[in-house]
This record gives sequence, structure tokens and C-alpha cells, in this order.
Amino acid sequence: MLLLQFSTSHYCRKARLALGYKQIAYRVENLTPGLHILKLKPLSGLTTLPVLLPEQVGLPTVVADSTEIFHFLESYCPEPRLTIADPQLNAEVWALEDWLDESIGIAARFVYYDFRSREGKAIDPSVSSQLIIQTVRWQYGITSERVKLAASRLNVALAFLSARWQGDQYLVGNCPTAADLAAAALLSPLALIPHYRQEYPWLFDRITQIHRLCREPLPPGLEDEK
Ligand SMILES: N[C@@H](CCC(=O)N[C@@H](CS)C(=O)NCC(=O)O)C(=O)O
Repeated sequence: MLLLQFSTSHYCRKARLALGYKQIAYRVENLTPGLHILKLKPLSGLTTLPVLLPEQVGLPTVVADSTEIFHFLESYCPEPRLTIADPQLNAEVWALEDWLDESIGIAARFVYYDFRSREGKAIDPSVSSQLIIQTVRWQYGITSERVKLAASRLNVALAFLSARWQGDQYLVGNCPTAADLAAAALLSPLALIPHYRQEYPWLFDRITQIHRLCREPLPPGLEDEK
């Protein structure tokens, strides 16, 4: 299988966590932001990564969108499961996965790029890095008003997760599911932001634990520590 990705994207990390959790062998191709559209448009009709190319007869040629990749991998390789047999609990898994994907992952992006353009400039003060950060801010319409809304959305999410990720509990049921993997990937950009590291240490312990479970290298900010 071939995963088309941006190496630093938290949505691409989400797809890698699922591939790693299921121990599926895959290669990655890192695309260049901007130029990626030339390759993607004819393949998926979308402009976003990740995109998985299963490269096997009888399988779809292209699976675009991290949630679709989760669903595809679940049918391709049912064990270990990303879902729960009980239909009611399973509905909760996918509702949480969708909320994390459509709302919380975007809020994390807003807060992260805002941080990188202000206090976090020192992480990489080079002109090229700051140019990329400013381009991303422009591309996604990251304004200070929207960053404030994103930060309060993250506060609500973290209050919810802290109640669910107590001790060795998972978000739904007794085993890791698509919801846990989505949360671990989509909140991982916060690991570089001191405020979140100080206020929510349990979050980064859990992100670390899930990355280890999925055999995925730890995200920036956590990689040297644990
Ligand atoms: N809901 C999508 C979101 C993916 C997404 O936003 N990817 C970003 C990178 S983090 C992207 O490809 N942006 C490029 C663009 O929009 O042109 C998914 O889960 O795959």
C-alpha cells in the first residue's frame, strides 16, 4: 500500500496510526504542499491528504480522507478492531471520530499555527518556515477571532477527554478504537505548546501510549522525552 501524505500533517498521522495499529505494511510518498493538487485532483477529486492507494487487485484504487481510510482498513484487516461489536457503542465511536475529525482537528490546527507565528516562532525562525506558516494561516483563514473560538472548543474537548481517558480507560468501551486513534493524532500538535503541556500532562501520556500501541514514532515535542 502507498500512503500519499504531508509528513507534518496531523490528519496523515491519523492514517499512519491506523495502519500501524493493524500492522499493515505500507510505503509513504511525501507530497509538496501546493504542488500536491496536481497529483491529487485526478486521483481523488479532492485536494486534501491523506490518500491511500491500496495497490492490490480487487481493492479500490484510491481511498481519500482519513475517516474513509479507517473504514477501508477495518474491512481490509478486521483484527485488531477499530470498532466495537455492540451497535450502540459503535455508533458512539464513529460519532466521536467524526467530531474529532471535523471540529477538534481543525481547532488544533488553528491554535497550533497561531502559536507557531507568535511565541512558537523560535521553534523554527527561518524565513522559509515563517512563510509556510503565514501561507497556512491565509489558506485556512486563521484569524485571532477564530483562534479564540478554536481554543475554547479545545477546552471543551479536553474536559470531555479527561473524563473518558481516566486511568487505563478508552474513549468508548474497553479497547482502543477509531476514536482513540483520531484523538491521539489530531491533538498531537498541542505537544509543542507549553500551556497545554503544563495544563494537560495526562493528554500527552495518552498520546504517547497510543503512538506506542500503533508503533508510530512520537510527534514533535514528545519524541525526545519518553
Ligand atoms: N477531513 C480530512 C482533512 C484532511 C486535511 O485537512 N488535510 C490537510 C493537511 S492537514 C490538507 O491536505 N490540506 C491541503 C489542502 O486543503 O489543499 C481528512 O480526514 O482526511
